Amino acid sequence: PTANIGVVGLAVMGSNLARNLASREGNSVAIYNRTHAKTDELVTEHPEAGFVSTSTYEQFAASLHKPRAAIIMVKAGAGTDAVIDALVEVFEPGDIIVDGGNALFTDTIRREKAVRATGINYVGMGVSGGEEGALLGPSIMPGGSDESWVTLGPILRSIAAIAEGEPCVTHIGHDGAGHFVKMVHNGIEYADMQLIAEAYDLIRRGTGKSPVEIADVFAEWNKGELESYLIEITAEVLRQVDAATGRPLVDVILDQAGAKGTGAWTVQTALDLGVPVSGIAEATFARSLSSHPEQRSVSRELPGPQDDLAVDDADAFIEDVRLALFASKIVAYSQGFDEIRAGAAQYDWSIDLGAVSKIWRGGCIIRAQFLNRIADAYAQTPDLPVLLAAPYFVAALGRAQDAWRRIVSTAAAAGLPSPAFSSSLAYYDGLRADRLPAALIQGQRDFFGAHTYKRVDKEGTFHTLWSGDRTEIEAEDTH
Ligand code: NBP
Repeated sequence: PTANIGVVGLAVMGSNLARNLASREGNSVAIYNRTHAKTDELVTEHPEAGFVSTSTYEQFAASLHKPRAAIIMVKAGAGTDAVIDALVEVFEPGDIIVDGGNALFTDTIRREKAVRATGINYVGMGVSGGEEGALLGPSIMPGGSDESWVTLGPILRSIAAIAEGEPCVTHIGHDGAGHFVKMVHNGIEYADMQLIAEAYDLIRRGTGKSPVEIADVFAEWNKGELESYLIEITAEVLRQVDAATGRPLVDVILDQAGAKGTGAWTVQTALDLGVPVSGIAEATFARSLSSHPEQRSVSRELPGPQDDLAVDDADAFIEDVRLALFASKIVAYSQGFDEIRAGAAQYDWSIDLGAVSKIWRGGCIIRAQFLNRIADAYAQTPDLPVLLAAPYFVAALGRAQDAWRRIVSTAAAAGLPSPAFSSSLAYYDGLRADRLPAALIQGQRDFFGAHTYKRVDKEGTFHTLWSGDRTEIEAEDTH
């Protein structure tokens, strides 16, 4: 055996990851693909990689040092299960099977349990950064056992993106922890993208600036506290001119946003965990709304406000939008980290939230300077109940909140949809409220379902005899 790491699945992600691995000192990479022609093709196109080409799973296993380690990069779902079954046949106890695809974390928990029973280690590994990240350095979120991390750690550190001198990979936690964190990463990505889109829309409608002029605004923002990959590529997209029509590309792209499902997973999981990820949910639903042309076409006659948005001072308005974006972004990240905290508690993972924020600083789609502030917050207070309450964010939100409120109310008055801006503000105000109308909800629940309530002034559980004489009785806390 000559290879120290193998890759199964040589579509765009797998072949790029294999090339990345092969380019690092000390690695020798065995490759296998179901359709062997693709393996031959990769070997021919990249002789510099020195790949160990294999055409059967037996050959693949025989070409790897022990403990063997193989990264699966195939279509999530049935393809992954088929490859795992094949590898379990040819691998031995102590070997490591890594799934680098976008698996749902509950599938990873199930697979890890089944594979572990054979003595083989199973690692669900989130990989972010798309094709380019896979080739040049992704952000990597591996789960799985401590034993597998001993072998995988140095290999993954060698191929990960580097942010401020540190490789963007950390052992997230056991079984499905890596894929869980990758899922939430994608959810945050949905929210961040929606917020940027709302900011663009408000500026365009409020100031009449052209996409190219707004590209300049985003490029300027990218020099400050909003600096991030998503802001940077937003400027690039807005600057693009359509060759066929000469119009801004953004004006000829159909306004129906697609989704591959990781945003929906994040929201579904959050609902199960009881975590209010309202910004991520609004972003996911905004894509759904955009993708219902039949509903939108019959709704154009719904009445809106009399007056269009009229902005007197364009520069001041743009600065307000910037602050609203920053504040809403803080909320989205806070909600995402809240989901990771709750997932860790539910599934018994020990996840270092500061380390997660650090490995997102490079390689992945949400990479941003801003993640350093999150790392600082968790370094100061590791068991922070909610990120928003960290001193840095309290101060930042304090600076932004007046502008945020102006933007949300301006958008509502002008009839411009800003679901992520406005729901983030509602979440913020909900968190900071002394009293919430949840008390009334408890009263209603007690009225129709005898669900009982607690009191602010004494211990115990109570029920009002609503259909009787409406006196209060002490109740069993069983509802
Ligand atoms: P695809 O998701 O398009 O999968 C194609 C690969 O799966 C091919 O190698 C194909 O082999 C193999 N495959 C299938 Br389909 N069924 C198989 C089976 N039953 N047995 C063995 N192999 C099978 O590839 P991709 O776009 O490179 O993505 C790979 C994984 O990485 C996915 O889980 C994806 O969600 C994840 N991911 C993608 C990105 C991205 O930006 N694209 C980013 C992060 C993660 P064949 O050649 O024989 O058909």
